[in-house]
Amino acid sequence: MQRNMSIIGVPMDLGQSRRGVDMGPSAIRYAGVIETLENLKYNIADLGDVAVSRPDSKDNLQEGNLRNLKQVFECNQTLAEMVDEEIAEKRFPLVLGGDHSIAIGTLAGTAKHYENLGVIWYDAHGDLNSGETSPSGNIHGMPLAVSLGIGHEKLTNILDYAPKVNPENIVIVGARSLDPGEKVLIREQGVTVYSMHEIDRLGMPQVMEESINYLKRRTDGVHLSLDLDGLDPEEAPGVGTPVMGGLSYRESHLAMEMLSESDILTSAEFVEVNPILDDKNKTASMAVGLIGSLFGEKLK
Ligand code: HAR
Ligand code: MN
Ligand code: MN
Ligand code: MN
Repeated sequence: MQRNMSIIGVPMDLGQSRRGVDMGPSAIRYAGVIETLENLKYNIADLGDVAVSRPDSKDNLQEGNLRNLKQVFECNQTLAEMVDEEIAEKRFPLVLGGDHSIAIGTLAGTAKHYENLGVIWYDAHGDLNSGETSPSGNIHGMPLAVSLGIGHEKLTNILDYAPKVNPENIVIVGARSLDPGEKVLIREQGVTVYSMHEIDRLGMPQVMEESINYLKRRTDGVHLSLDLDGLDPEEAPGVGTPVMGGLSYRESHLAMEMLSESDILTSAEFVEVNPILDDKNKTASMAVGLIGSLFGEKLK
């Protein structure tokens, strides 16, 4: 793993409808992310937060069912440029959200550096909607589709190339809320999904072992996009779209430790922490706990 790391906060809450997730980067910093990584001997550059502009009106549904398209696009464009530059300078990008729409920028900045980028999408949701299939118009339900080149051209074409990712290089872990259009896409495009059903049947150790081996064989870099709502909301309540029956903190720790051991990761992001809905910054602290394991914290 690269020892030089850049932290980029993205206080974005316009990709969904509940306010508060814009405070995610502060909450994760407050929970000690920098100290944790410095104790693990990483060389940290905290680049601060990407600017997010405010929408003109409260209800800004526009251009094909995409809420706040303009602001989400502009922020992701800037984020993509920053991530691109950090990777070019051989620094590992760790992006802190913010709602999951920011994965559009992270992946745009990342994927151009690899022939075949792999993605682990740790999430209760598939985030594979487009303006046509989205039940909500919320762009945080669309970033994975955008990275496949499906969706509004303004978003799919950030940094002037598309698609960013090959569907066969994507592994979704923890899914339990998929919309009809997302299921069609998964089937048609050959995305690998370990839903809660498979995780319960096989156990997290086998799921991660299979995912890691699969991605190792076919990719030259792997991005982890971890949505805290992948965890069970009883344990991680500080998220905007909780779905019951999720992954435990313990399972998630194991997943991070196995990823750490595999040494396949080349970029990562942690998203959807909403401190307003949280219980004493518990969810942000879990994010920091998971980041610690992901970057090599050992119990012995
Ligand atoms: N699938 C629903 C939609 O598109 C809900 C998406 C909720 N998304 C996130 N990201 N929190 O995973 O609106
Ligand atoms: Mn998500
Ligand atoms: Mn590429
Ligand atoms: Mn989610």
